[in-house]
Amino acid sequence: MAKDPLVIRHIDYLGPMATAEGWRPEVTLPEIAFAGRSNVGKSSLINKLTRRKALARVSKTPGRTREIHFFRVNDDFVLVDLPGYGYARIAKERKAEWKPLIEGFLSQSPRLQGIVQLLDVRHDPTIDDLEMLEYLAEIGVPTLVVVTKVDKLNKSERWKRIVAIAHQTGVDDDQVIPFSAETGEGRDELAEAVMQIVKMPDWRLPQPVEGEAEPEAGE
Ligand SMILES: Nc1nc2c(ncn2[C@@H]2O[C@H](COP(=O)(O)OP(=O)(O)OP(=O)(O)O)[C@@H](O)[C@H]2O)c(=O)[nH]1
Ligand SMILES: [Mg+2]
Repeated sequence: MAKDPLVIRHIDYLGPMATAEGWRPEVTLPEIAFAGRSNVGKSSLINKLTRRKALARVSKTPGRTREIHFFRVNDDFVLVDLPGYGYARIAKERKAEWKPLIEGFLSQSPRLQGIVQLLDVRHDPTIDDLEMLEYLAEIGVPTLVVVTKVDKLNKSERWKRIVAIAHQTGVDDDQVIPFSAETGEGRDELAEAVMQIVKMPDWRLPQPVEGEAEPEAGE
């Protein structure tokens, strides 16, 4: 069997960030943030990825996590658990709360290295999902798209849904990672993709100018 791309030696909880101007842990390592609609399966995915049963709290009551939580993974990166957004039953004022906090964090973190955006395989992306993806594309941060709860569909239904979601979000379908916290499917693929992003050069630095870089294959 292939080597585990993300062997967890230790994880430390660093604390919560509650407002856009509020406390956040000192920045020492690249940060990878996990985003998605409330109830999309974010806590379950984080637990599976880190092989911890209850690192992030899995809830039957959506919209539980309201702060941003930071976890240092080995001495490799900081995993950032963003609050789930857009849960329909939450009052309007509540609904708007996530935006300044999430956007504040995303725009201010000097070591934000990548985002893992979660979408439920069974549902079309919501306006909030699309706004989030648009915002991420605007700032230019490397983004992985993961579709969650794939165990709930059979193989053919699942591929139909992945093609539809890829189309709706403008992402290539082979760039979408199918994931199940139930079966563990996609865990290693996600771990590998996360570690690749952790090791990438800073995306904010000027990228090689055309002509100076090696030509891309087939272009
Ligand atoms: N079948 C199945 N159920 C899942 C999967 N992932 C999560 N769930 C279930 O979906 C519900 C929500 O999961 P959470 O991981 O708490 O979702 P969340 O996105 O963290 O939700 P909030 O923090 O409340 O916004 C729970 O009942 C989970 O057991 C999955 O891959 N397959
Ligand atoms: Mg959660």
